[in-house]
Amino acid sequence: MVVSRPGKSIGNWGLIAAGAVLAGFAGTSPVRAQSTTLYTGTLVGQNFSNGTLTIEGGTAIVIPNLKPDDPVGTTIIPDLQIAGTTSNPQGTLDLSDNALILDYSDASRLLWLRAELRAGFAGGAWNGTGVSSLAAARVAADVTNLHKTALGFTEASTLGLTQYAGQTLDSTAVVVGYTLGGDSNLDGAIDSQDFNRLATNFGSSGKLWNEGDFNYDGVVNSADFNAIATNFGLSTPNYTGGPIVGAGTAPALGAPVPEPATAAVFGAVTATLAFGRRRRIA
Ligand SMILES: [Ca+2]
Ligand SMILES: [Ca+2]
Ligand SMILES: [Ca+2]
Repeated sequence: MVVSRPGKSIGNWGLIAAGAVLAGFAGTSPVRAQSTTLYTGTLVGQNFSNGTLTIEGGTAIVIPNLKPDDPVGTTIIPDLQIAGTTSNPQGTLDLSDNALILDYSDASRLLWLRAELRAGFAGGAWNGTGVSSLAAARVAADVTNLHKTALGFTEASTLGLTQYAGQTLDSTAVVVGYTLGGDSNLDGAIDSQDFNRLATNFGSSGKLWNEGDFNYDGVVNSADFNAIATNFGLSTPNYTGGPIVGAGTAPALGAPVPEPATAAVFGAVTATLAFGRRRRIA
């Protein structure tokens, strides 16, 4: 599937203009052998489980589900490519509050993915190019909410994950999940297990999210400690169901109040769903 290149076929979706917004990938049986390439504009999908996703430019946005890592929003693909360098990506995959699984078969792209996440993280604002999250950006911009969220990532086998966000994982898969900052083991809870991982690696470099590096710089230091400290005791007990609960006044993870950016996405999706139906070839 090629999108946002005028005059090019995009398979069952017919032709769309450059920069158009396309809602799709809502089917229940994605065909892994296919692929998606975005050249420019904004592509909105319920997920992008359609073979290798290549972003030459523009932004591919997964629709926010307002539930962390809702299975319906999980993108599982064999590979992800984003043009540009890791320090200056030329395209963006915005996962919102959804999971990404790179179900690779040869070489893991874990470190490449970390670099793309670091670019998307943008020092905490979560509005960079690369791999970003408008849900995390919304929380980051909310000065009244100290409980920042993030996209955690890990080699599935490192954490012994065999299931995540509705998908069964093999031994060669990289998982990205939307969770609270400091959730080193991607179980939704910020507790002593996370703290111990950080403590073990404190002062070290060359470390990963699952080792206590929560700002993607490889170093485990006070910045990472603070990510745990501010969220300690919070949890997301039901990853398919609900907001964070915790003692006191813990706010919801990604409070379900669409701000303009999110609302615009929803509006665009609504407007183009009809477009997609008209143009789809049976
Ligand atoms: Ca695999
Ligand atoms: Ca945890
Ligand atoms: Ca760090």
